[in-house]
Amino acid sequence: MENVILQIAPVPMQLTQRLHQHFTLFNAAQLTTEQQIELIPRVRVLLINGETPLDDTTMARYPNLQLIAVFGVGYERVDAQAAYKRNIQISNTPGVLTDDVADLAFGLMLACSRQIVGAQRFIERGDWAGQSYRWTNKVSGSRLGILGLGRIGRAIARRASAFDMSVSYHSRTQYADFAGEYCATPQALAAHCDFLVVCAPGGDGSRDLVNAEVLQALGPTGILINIARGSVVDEAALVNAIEHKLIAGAGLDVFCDEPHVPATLLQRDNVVITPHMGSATESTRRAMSELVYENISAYFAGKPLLTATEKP
Ligand code: 8YV
Repeated sequence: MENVILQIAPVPMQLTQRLHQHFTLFNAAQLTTEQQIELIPRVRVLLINGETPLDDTTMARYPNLQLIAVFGVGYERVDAQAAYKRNIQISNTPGVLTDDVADLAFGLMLACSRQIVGAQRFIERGDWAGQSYRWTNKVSGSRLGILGLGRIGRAIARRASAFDMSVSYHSRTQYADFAGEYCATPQALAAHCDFLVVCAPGGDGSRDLVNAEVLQALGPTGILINIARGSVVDEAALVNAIEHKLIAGAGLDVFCDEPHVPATLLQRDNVVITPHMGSATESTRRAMSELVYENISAYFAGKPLLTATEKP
């Protein structure tokens, strides 16, 4: 069989160029409906990104589909159970983006707590002449709460030690090898920290894990950071918490309905927002591209995938 890949979501050009050199790659966005239908039996690999939904019905359309290659670590919108039943493997890009996402989490913590963006606006408005910017809040020595202790959560905890922060966490599993204090619920964790950093994977299992009660527990001096998925936070509850000052602020890289951001979260000195760019540095996007390429190559060579996802 031919080595045919169908790309159905945007991925970096370096990756598609490399794939073109070695395999037969089609971009669904550039094909007519007739061309797509003709291609169906030839497709062995679907190339998608972390935001692409892929359900059983779509998988069923491709009789020779054997690999779903995800450009990203999160793949919660892929029906992994259905893929497993159909003997379709899934590869993703864990590890290579951990540092960047952890760095951005810290950037948001600092930017939010020290109001770096608001302070820049203050200068740009010309307000500096004659007055100082309001006092902000200290990060070093404060209490960090990590919701979801995977690779990224642990990388954030490592950075926290350089800031003399105490670390506690809530995760589905309690880890004996992790020094931070375990909290039995997200609410208990929120009550116990100054910064609640959301690192849990997306999907139905974590939907609205940070709800109105958790935000209330975080309280008027607490800051919420989300670098995971918008779905993990009840966005309406967050908007309400910001509007009514139930929490001190938020640093958000992800949202429920990207690229839509609720208007209430805009133009506030205590809310710092970025456009889902946790892993978007030159070197990491190159490393992610390389890993996707290596996984697809391994599959076509009949070798084990480098980073196959776990059995659902
Ligand atoms: C990307 C991500 O935004 O890895 C993830 O889970 O969210 C990101 O790295 C995405 O997959 C690229 O479209």
